[in-house]
Amino acid sequence: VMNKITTLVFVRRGDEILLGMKKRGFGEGRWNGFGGKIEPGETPLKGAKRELVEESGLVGESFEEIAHIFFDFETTPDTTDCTVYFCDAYSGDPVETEEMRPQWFKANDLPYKQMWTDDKHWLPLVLQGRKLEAIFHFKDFIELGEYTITERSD
Ligand code: 8OG
Repeated sequence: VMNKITTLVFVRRGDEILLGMKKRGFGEGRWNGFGGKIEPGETPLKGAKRELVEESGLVGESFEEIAHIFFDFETTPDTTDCTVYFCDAYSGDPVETEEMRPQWFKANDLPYKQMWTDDKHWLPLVLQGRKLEAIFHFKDFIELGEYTITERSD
């Protein structure tokens, strides 16, 4: 069983959130934050910062860890371990890359129907300022099975 260590960053600007339409690979056709697998020797924070630049063109200057989520799929033995951050300070302007097409959305009107099916269960909570630990079990890449969301006290 392999543990895939990944990161996910939601950049905030006032009441808006930057999402990217994933143009290829895992999660293609869905809006998501920016992130991916960390590289050998990299901390999640460093990986998050690198992926944000690579996929959106933004240089993140402050990252706040808001959730730690495990995703697993009945169809594979692997588990994805994902550390999620808000980034509220950055420089640069979003640019379209080969991987992602960025767009700002109102935080209270995110396109949940075109996002991973678990996101509507936890993203509204972190947007309310809660910090979470969660596990989502997927039956396949679309249908969500059981899940647990716990609020972190720190
Ligand atoms: O490197 P790769 O593109 O495979 O990384 C996968 C990215 O997708 C990584 O940022 C973590 C993220 N991701 C999942 N599952 C889910 C999910 O269910 N919801 C959201 N919002 N992101 C996910 O791997």
